[in-house]
Amino acid sequence: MEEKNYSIDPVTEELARKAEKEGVETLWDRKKAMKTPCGFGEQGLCCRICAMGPCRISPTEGKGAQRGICGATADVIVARNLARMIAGGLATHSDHGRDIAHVLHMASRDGNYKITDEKKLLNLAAEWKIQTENRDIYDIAHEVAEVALNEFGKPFGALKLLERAPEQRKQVWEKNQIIPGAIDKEIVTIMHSTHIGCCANAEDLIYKGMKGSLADGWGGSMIGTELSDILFGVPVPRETEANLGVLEEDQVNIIVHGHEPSLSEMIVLAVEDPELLQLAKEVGAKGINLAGMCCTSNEVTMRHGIKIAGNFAQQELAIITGAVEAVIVDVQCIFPALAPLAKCYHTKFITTSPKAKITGATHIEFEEEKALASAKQIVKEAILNFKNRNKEKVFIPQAKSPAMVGYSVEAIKNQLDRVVNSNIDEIGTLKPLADCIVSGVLRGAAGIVGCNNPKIKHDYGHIELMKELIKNDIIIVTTGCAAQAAAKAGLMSKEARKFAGKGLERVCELVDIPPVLHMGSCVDISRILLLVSELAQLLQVDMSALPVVGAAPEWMSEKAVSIGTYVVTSGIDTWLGVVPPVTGSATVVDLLTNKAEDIVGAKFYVEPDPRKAAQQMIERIEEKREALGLSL
Ligand code: SF4
Ligand code: MSK
Repeated sequence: MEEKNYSIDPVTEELARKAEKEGVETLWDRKKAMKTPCGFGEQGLCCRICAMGPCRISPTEGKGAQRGICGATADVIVARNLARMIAGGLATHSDHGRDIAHVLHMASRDGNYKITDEKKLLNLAAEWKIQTENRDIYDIAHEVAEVALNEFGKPFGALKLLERAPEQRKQVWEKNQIIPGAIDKEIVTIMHSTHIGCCANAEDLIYKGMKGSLADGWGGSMIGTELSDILFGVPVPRETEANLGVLEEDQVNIIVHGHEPSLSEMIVLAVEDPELLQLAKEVGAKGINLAGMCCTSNEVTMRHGIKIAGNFAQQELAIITGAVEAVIVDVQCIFPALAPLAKCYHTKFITTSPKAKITGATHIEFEEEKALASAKQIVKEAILNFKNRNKEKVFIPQAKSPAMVGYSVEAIKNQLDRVVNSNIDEIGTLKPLADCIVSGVLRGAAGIVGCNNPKIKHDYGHIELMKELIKNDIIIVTTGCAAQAAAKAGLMSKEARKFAGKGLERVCELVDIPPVLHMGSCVDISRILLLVSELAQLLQVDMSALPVVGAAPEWMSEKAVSIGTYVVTSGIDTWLGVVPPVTGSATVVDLLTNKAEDIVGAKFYVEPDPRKAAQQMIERIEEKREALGLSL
């Protein structure tokens, strides 16, 4: 059999071969069938914003069409397309945040959704100047939810959570007039400005994109994370296992896939229901085995240690094991391909969100008002499907890796308290981490996030980059599908400290952490923003001055474009492993990879080779150290 060579993960390779043997296609087959991608689209030079077009601008200056029918230049078309991608990502993360705010608004003592972390709720209420004395905790929660919901549509004022940024950073945003107002307004403004015949200035469009992206990272995403922690608990370190080897031959296997914890939290409760466990036994299974995929997996592993089945590129492979009774999905990053694929096996592919119905799937609407009952109904469907499993088609790879997950900012501080001896002022702070960076024991930190993309060998971009950086004493925080790649590759086990440089290895030993810290799902990149913001405030510098970098080695989604933009706009240099569709405009490329540094103190780098990217990141970190006068 031909060596597939799609992935550095042997489990993925094994299952890709099984797919081939069974004549079912995967994303890699469809990528191959796509042949050469459209050169215009690849460079961002195709515009179909109005019906006079589509217009395609020649990539060669002075040759072929240089303007669209309306007269839009390549610069304008590329910038408009990019701004719309940011608006797409911003809308997606923020709608997630809004849904969680609605769930908080319906939380009650005797309902399905309850307050799990009162302290975090009270802190947020205090931050938002909400009266807390002599009030019922649920009344406070409902008012917090209302204030959060108001952030989406308020007619006046800046987003509240931006206040958490260091003063220097807020001044940068103010100077450039990119402080966002209501979240929905920022999306609408981008859509309006990018309409035919509206904004035709590439630079201004990029500013609008930056402003909008801040409404994602410091707005919708941060609301999503904060309120999820209040409802479902602030993650704490816990053990889990990762990769498709977590599936069990003799149990009902259920995969939760998508993003919002309001569904998956209820599924976690439902699979523990005694009646459903009994039903599983009656259909001949030894139990119910729940595992996660993509960011839903990150949410439930961070809070419950639910096993990680795999990341984005592995979603089809879960079904191809032949051992999965149901894939239950809500929103985002779900391949429509799962519907026809599930029909080749016995798997039930169940959609639950009115926002993401998929032709060919079984749609069972998840009703938040009767959340647990809905979740139980969905789990029951999976159990009843166990009898349809075709044993001859089952192949569960053996490999899985142990991983430590659950490193919220609160949890990181808690771990750091282990090295604080007596100074009460330093307890519960990031001071020990700042000290390690100042002394040079740690050279810096990197946030590595994002998806899988068949343009890059699966997981290779993430893992090579992580290995190089930890070897050079750079601690890593990670989220999303990058985090799952790290978990599968064993970089989140405490033993992984042996791959780290001497300084990082010592810190890992003392603080009892792995060198790569799982900080959650894509919306939880807001945790990384807060971590960097707090470090900057401790050292009394802007975020852009810190020896801290970001990377999305295998990004693919509009959400990733929004994330990359808010990370850069927050002052953190960001490396992309996949070239974004902007190369058709030298002006836009120059803005993003050069001028952005003068505007917001950070810029994008594009480097598909993770080893080269690591070297560039190390150099940049050392430059920042030198500029800060930190030990060399
Ligand atoms: Fe063509 Fe202009 Fe219409 Fe775009 S907006 S399709 S460039 S005419
Ligand atoms: S799930 S956005 S593939 S990280 Fe958040 Fe993974 Fe990227 Fe989706």
